[in-house]
Amino acid sequence: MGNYAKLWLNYSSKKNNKDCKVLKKIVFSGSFADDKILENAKKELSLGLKDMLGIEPQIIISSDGNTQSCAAKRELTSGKAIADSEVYTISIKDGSIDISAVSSTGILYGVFNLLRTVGCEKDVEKEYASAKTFRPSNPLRMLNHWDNMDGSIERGYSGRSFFYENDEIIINNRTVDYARLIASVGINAVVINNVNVKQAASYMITDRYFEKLAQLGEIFAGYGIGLYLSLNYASTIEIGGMDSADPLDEGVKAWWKEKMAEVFAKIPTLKGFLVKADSEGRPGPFTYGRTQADGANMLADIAKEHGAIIIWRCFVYNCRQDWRDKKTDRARAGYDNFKPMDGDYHDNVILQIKNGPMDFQIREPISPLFGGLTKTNQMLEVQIAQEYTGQQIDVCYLIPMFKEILGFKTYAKSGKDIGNGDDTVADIISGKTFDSRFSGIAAVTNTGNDFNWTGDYLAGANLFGFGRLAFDTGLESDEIAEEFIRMTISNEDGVVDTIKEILLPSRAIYEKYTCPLGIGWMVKPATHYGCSVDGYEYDRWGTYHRADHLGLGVDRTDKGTGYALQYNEPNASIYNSPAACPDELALFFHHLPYTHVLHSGKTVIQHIYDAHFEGYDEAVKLAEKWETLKGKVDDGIFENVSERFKRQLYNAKEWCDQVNTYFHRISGIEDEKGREIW
Ligand code: GCV
Repeated sequence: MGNYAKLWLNYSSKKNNKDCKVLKKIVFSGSFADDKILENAKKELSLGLKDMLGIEPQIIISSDGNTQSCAAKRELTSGKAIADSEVYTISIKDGSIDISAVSSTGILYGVFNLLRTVGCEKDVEKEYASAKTFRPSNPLRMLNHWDNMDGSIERGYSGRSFFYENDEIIINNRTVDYARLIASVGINAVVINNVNVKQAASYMITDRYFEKLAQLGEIFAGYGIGLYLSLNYASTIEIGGMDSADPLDEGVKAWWKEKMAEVFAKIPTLKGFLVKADSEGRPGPFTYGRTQADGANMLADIAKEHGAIIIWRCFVYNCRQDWRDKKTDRARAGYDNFKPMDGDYHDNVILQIKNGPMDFQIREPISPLFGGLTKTNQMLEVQIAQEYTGQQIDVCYLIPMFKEILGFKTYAKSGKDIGNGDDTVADIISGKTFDSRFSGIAAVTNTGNDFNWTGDYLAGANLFGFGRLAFDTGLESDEIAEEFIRMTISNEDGVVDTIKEILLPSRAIYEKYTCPLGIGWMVKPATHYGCSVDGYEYDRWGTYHRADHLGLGVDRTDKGTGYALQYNEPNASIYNSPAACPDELALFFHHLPYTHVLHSGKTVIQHIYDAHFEGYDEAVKLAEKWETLKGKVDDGIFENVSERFKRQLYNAKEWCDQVNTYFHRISGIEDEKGREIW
C-alpha cells in the first residue's frame, strides 16, 4: 500500500497459528470461474498468510465447471440469486483448509474470512473443526459516496475524495486497496458520486468519463463489487439540450434509451443508478405533475433492457417550510410521498429509505415506510459519515444503533396479534418478508483521502462494522468491535478490552450530551457540528423543538401532525400515547411539560440536566481510558485519537452547558442536584 494506513488488512505478524498444518495447503473447491476475482483471492491469501504467519500455502484449484464470472456479467437476476452465489463454506478436509463456493466471489469472501480468523489470532483448526457455511443476510451491501468531482466530499470528515480531483477521475493503488478493504468486509456495491449530481458529475454519463469509469468498474469487479452511479434526473435538460425531463414525454424516454445504450456499452461493469429526485432542490418528476413512481419506472424500464437496476431515494420532503406552520411535518413526508404508490414501482426499482423519517439524527424512530410498503423492493440507508453524530471527531460507534434499527419490529406481515412474524427491518431488507426481488442496505460512507481513511482511526470501526453487519445482521456489536480492534490496532487482550469499553457505550454517551429523548437537531446550521439550540428553530427545514417556558417536543400524535399513525399497530398506539411511548423517543412524538414524569421516574427537565452532565462526564472517562493506551498502541494511532478526544471534550462541554443553561433559563426549574448551570 502507498502513503496511507492498511487498516484491517495490515497483516502484521501474528503469534498464533504459526505452526498450523492445515494452512500449508488450501483448496478452493466448487464451481467458479477462473477470473480476476479468483486471481485476487489467490494473491490475497498468499500475501496475508505470508505476512502474518510466514506461511506460503500451496493453493489447489478444484473447480468442477467454468461458470461465467459473476463480476463481469450484468443481468437482472434477483437478490436471492445474488446471495446464493456469494455463499461459501470453510472446512478442514484431508488435513487442509477447503474453501468451497459456487462463484469466485464466494471464494474471495472465504479467503477474507480465513484471514480474519488468523488476524484475530483465533485457533484456525478449532474455528473450522466443523464445516462453517456463510450466506449474506442482504443481497445488496452498498456504500454511497457523496464525493464531488472537484475533490470535495459533501458531509466528508476525512479529507478529500480519493476518486476525484479537478473534475478528473483518479485511479491508482489506493483505488485497488479501497476495493480490497471493502470487499474484505463483504461490500458488493459502490455508488461513486454524490447523490446531488451537479456540474461535472452530470457528465459522467458522457464520453468525457467513460474510459476511466470502465477502468474503475473493472477494478471493482475484480473484488466482486458492482459499480453504480448517481444520476442527474434532469440529464435531458442539463446535458441533453432538451427543455423537459417529464418522465411520460416520449422525447425524454427516447433520449434515455439512447443514452443508456451508450453508457452500458461503454461501461460494461456498471450495474445501475441511484437517483435523488425532488429533494433539497434536485430536479424530479414533481415538476411535471408526475409521481415518484413515474420517474423511477421510466428510468427502470430502460435500464432493464441492460440488466440494470434503479435505486430511488425516498428522501423527499418540503425543505421550504414555514416554521409557524405546525401541521406540515417533515417526518410524515416519506410515507406520504411513497406509500400511495406501493405496488406501482417496477421490479427493477428499489426504494432506498433512510433509517429514520428525518435525517440521520442520533436518535429517531424507524421510518414507517418499513412496514408501510409491502409490495415494493426496499433498501435501508444509514450514514456512517458522522454528519450529526460527531463528524469523526467525537467517537460514536454506530453499530449498536444499526442493530436497533435492524431489530425493529414493523408488524407489516404478522399483525399485532402475532408480533414475532418475520418482519423486522432486517427481515424486510433481506428480502425475506415479502420475497422481494431486490433488497439490501446502503451506508453513506465515511471515507476520504486522510492517511487513516476515516479521519479518526476509531471511525474505521463504523466502516468495518457496517460491512460486517450488512453481510451478517446476526453479528453482535461487541464481536464486530473486537474483530476491528484486533485486526486494525492490537491483539493484546488489555488493549482490546479498553478500546471496546470506549467504542461500545460511545453512541449512548454522544446522545446524552447532545439531544436526548429523541428531540434532535439542536446543531449549528449548515455545518451540523456543535450545539446551537435554536439553530434550526426558525428555519425552513422542518426541524423544530418547539420549546417554550412550559415544555418542549413535537406533537406528532393524532392530535398533532398525525405522524404516529403512519405505523402499524401496536407501534402506532405506543407512539401515540405519552404514557406508552419509550423515553428515548418521548420528545420526538410528544410536546411535553418539563414536569412530565418519564418511565425512568425522572421529569423531562431533570432528564435533560442529568443526561448532559452524565454524558460529559462519561466522555471525559472515555478520553482518560484512551490515555492509558499510550505506548501500547502505535504512536500515530494514539496521537490521532488523543487529538480527537481533546476536541470531543470541548464539544461535549459546550453541548452540556449550552443545553442545560438554555432549558434552565427558559423553564426556570432548578436542577435538583444543584450543579453549575450558567
Ligand atoms: C447529499 C442531508 C444532508 C445533505 C445530503 C442530504 C441527502 O440533508 O445534510 O448534505 O445531501 O441529507 O441525504 O440527500
